[in-house]
Amino acid sequence: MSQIKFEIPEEELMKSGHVACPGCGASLAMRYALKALGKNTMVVIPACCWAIIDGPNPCSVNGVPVLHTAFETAAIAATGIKHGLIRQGKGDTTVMAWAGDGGTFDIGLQSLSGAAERNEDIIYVCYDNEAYMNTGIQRSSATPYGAWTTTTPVDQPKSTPKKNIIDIMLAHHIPYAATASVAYPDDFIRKMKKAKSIKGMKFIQVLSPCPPGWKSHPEESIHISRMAVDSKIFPIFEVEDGQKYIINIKPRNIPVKDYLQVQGRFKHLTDEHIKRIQSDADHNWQILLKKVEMGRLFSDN
Ligand SMILES: Cc1ncc(C[n+]2csc(CCOP(=O)(O)OP(=O)(O)O)c2C)c(N)n1
Ligand code: SF4
Ligand SMILES: [Mg+2]
Repeated sequence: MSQIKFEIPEEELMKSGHVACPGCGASLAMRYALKALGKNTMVVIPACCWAIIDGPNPCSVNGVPVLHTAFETAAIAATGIKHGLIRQGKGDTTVMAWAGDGGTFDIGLQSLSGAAERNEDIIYVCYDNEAYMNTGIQRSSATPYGAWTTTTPVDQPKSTPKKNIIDIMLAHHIPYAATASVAYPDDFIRKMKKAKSIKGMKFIQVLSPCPPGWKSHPEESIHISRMAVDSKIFPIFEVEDGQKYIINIKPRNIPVKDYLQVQGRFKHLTDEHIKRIQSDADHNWQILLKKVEMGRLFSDN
């Protein structure tokens, strides 16, 4: 039997004692991110589940300085810290903004856009659990088409598709953007290290299962994350300099139905809904392949 070999740094900066739910993808994502970035890092967290997961003030599970900030200000607070550090001669400290999808796709988008347009030297990670989980599972613009949330009940599920945040970030001409998954820690850690080595704005979107919000079993979080990739619902890729697209994980091409049926938030979907989700996933995958091709053409010239 073949063995999967991971190259994950052993040092744990995130300690035990966090207060996330069992099976929380967001808590695992932080653990990997800090392993990649190391001690010389500062983290900025706006209002989101991670503001709680981190522990009650003055405790923090993260072995690096953390600034808790207002919901809409992750990118600008991280920018301010980075400039302050540079003025103090500590510009080698990595500053990471760490926000949920609500704080990124919706309410923090203005400050994120400003920081991206100025090409601020920060890493911005969106742990994407596809809804406002901390306040009781309200839909965000990252919530996928058809999903149940408390504001998109089963008789009126989300009627619009998930916002394409990577495309929005790339429209700012940032040097690096990537998607990642807690099911592929070696890929995620490599991307975080790469982001650390690049100057300017780096944006990483990591899909982070949330068992209470997705109505899934905690022990299945990694399996579900893998199915998101294999069904092409959430492709894993990176984009260098806005045009060189690289697909990092080859999907096994499973039907989207397999991914949807293990999550209670999709239980009400009709065959018509599922057909549309399959067709959207196929279409988006074809577009991604075209972008990879175009990127190759540009870099060959
Ligand atoms: C300006 C403002 N509006 C609303 C809130 C309430 N609030 C706190 S956390 C949160 C949900 C955050 O959602 P997301 O960013 O997706 O992170 P998650 O909770 O899913 O981890 C909301 C609505 C707030 N703190 N500040
Ligand atoms: S509600 Fe979801 S995102 Fe929040 S701590 Fe629990 S599992 Fe994690
Ligand atoms: Mg969220």
